[in-house]
Amino acid sequence: MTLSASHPLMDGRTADSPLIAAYRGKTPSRRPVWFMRQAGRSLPEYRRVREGVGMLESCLLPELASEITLQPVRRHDVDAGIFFSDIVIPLKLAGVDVDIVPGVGPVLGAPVRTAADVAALPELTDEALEPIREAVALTVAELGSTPLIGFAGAPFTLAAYMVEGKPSRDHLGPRTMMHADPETWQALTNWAADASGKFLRAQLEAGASAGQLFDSWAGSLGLADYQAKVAPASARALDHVRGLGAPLIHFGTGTSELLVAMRDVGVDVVGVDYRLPLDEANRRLGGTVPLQGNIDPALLEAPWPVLEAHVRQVLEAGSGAPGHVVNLGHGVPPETNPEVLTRVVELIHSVEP
Ligand code: 1CP
Repeated sequence: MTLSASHPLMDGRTADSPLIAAYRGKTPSRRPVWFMRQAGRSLPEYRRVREGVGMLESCLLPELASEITLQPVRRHDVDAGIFFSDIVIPLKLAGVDVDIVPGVGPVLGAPVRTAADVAALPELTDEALEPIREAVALTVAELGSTPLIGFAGAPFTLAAYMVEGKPSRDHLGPRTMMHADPETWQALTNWAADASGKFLRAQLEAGASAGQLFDSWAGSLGLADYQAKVAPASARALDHVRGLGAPLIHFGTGTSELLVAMRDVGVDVVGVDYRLPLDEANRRLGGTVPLQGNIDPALLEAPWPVLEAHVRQVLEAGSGAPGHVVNLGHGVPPETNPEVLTRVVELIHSVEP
């Protein structure tokens, strides 16, 4: 299975872009940069178009989702768009009762905790993904030579919301379930893997040039649990998109001890959070893959000379890896001054790739 000849990665639009070059371990024309959560509340133009529209609703209106995706690309001259959506969209499209509550995050009508709960989960159909394909197609038509990154939630992070029914700090529910009821855990993470895999595949086929798997909460696991109880489902999610030829990135937070295991799920690039310097991450990975990261989001609020020194340090630490795409160590905080992000992009682009 491959991408169509008119896909941006295949028809010459994005294959040689700085982002894709770095993801493939080639020398880019400039050091590429994009920011997790670059679309969102830090931008006044985002707050304007979101007025009166619910979060999930805005993800499912193709023209709005496309406009929001494009806003930070126009403003900051970043090297990629990240598709405006959410990791729980595949649940919503499958028919699961889920909403994103302002100030809270994803909340389910009923948590998923028993074998019967899992067996009752509806299947995500190909037709249900039409608004996603439509939004991606509109977006890549506007983006031209700037690649769009598609994404999905990894099964553990999705299951963390499904078992708890809402955001939680320590993810005790899913961590209990994986040992107390391993069969239900496996069925749940397989369901989540297929839902996320189909969601990511729809984005890549419709025009996204790379795909990122977000396992944001994997850092609450020890290595043994990650390898035995989580990695196989993450690999299953990626099985839906392997062979398409689009670079795949794997990111989590608090994952300094899991980087090798996360690479071994079968990805091209590893995302690193702000806790581990990139030269140390590269050492742990044996110099095998390009890295993405890892400006500390906390420093976006620091005086410019402090932030500038930190960004230069990140660029230096990333130079030894087989490729480096600059990003934050986690998402843009909502209170960030967008002008600071624009200045960070200018700084990164002014330095030798
Ligand atoms: O109304 C709003 O603006 C709500 C805030 C918001 C936004 C802007 C949510 C709710 N989701 C999103 C969009 C979103 N979600 C993107 C957009 C693209 C971009 O980066 O610009 C992406 C990639 C996601 C993915 C996502 N959703 C993750 C993984 C990335 C990460 O930040 O770790 C996770 C964990 C979620 C769940 C989620 N959705 C929303 C919130 C507030 C949360 C986290 C809740 C929690 O703390 O558990």
